[in-house]
Amino acid sequence: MLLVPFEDAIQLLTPTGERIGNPAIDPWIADLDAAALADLYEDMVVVRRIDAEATALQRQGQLGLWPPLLGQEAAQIGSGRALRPDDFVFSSYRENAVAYCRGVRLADLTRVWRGVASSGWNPYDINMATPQVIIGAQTLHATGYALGIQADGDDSVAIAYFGDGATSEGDVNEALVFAATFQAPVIFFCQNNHWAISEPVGLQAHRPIADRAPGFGIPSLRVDGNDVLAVMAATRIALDRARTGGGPTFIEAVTYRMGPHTTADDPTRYRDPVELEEWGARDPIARLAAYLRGLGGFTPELEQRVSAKADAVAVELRAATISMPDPEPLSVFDNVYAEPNTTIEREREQYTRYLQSLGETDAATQGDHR
Ligand SMILES: Cc1ncc(C[n+]2csc(CCOP(=O)(O)OP(=O)(O)O)c2C)c(N)n1
Ligand SMILES: [Mg+2]
Repeated sequence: MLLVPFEDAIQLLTPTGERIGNPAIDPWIADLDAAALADLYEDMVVVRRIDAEATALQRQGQLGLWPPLLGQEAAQIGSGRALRPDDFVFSSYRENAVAYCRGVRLADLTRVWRGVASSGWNPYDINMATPQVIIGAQTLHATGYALGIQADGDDSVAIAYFGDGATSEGDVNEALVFAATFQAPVIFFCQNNHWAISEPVGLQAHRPIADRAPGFGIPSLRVDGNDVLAVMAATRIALDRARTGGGPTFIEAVTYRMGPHTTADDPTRYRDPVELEEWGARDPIARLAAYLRGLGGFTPELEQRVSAKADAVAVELRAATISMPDPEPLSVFDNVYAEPNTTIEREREQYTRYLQSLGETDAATQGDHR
């Protein structure tokens, strides 16, 4: 297995929950008291529960597909909770914990994966674009948005989330060039979860991914992505640079995708279980819990409160998902093109005839969805 070295990543919390002092980084998280740490713990437990529930919903036939984030909770919560409401997120399909930080409604997380809507939410409601499935494309969108922020003279920041595999895409490299050229207020947040479906990161990156950014003129930080404190500190550093005219920053959060790429994938066919064991020992939630315990802040009340909240959120997610009404079959042709299109019209007519042949005339064809 080709694996890039992990040791040089910034770490503030060891896997067993010991705090490592770092004079350059510590001031960035000095405000986090026991209550704030407990909130981060709660967030990570809740998003893990959302992820587990959505995965179960897919296994039960209630969702067509789900891309799990198991193992990446610290990378997403640490960065997501560092953002201001007026910052703008451009993500891939896996950043459901970031969406949670932005205040997404639970049903908005699953409706696309259930196949009942073309889009999950209005991006301007939570200042987060809907998930981008075209690998890496969102880095260009974020950079363009950041140029707009710059033109407005605003101090908000655009942040693009993408994976290790995405760094091989032309889009990402073009976005880095543009961001550096115009010193755009954008953060490139790469979650190196070690896999791009079945391709190990070492195949695409023979050196740490963070090392590439300086070649584009963009400073980079490589952090332990399973250490919520290190991730939050790095994101705050990058946000501060961007807000004060310092331009783009690249963050590589070194983490691990503990589950399959999506529920349609079987990782046992391509990865060594030893790797899973190693990364299981670096679990982001267990290490924050251990640290909190050392501080005397991990009480039975906290554990109970968080577990009850996670259960309630899961119940709400499930109820909202399974009660979503099926769309009219013919609405699949809506919103494909802004203008009338002859191919789409022909397909709509063919499908109408097909539905009629099944005897579904009334429900299927009523109304004009154009
Ligand atoms: C442009 C493009 N090429 C290929 C794909 C198919 N594809 C979907 S996910 C994926 C791997 C992405 O890996 P990575 O960037 O590491 O993100 P991760 O899934 O690990 O979060 C690929 C190749 C795609 N969606 N878009
Ligand atoms: Mg990956």
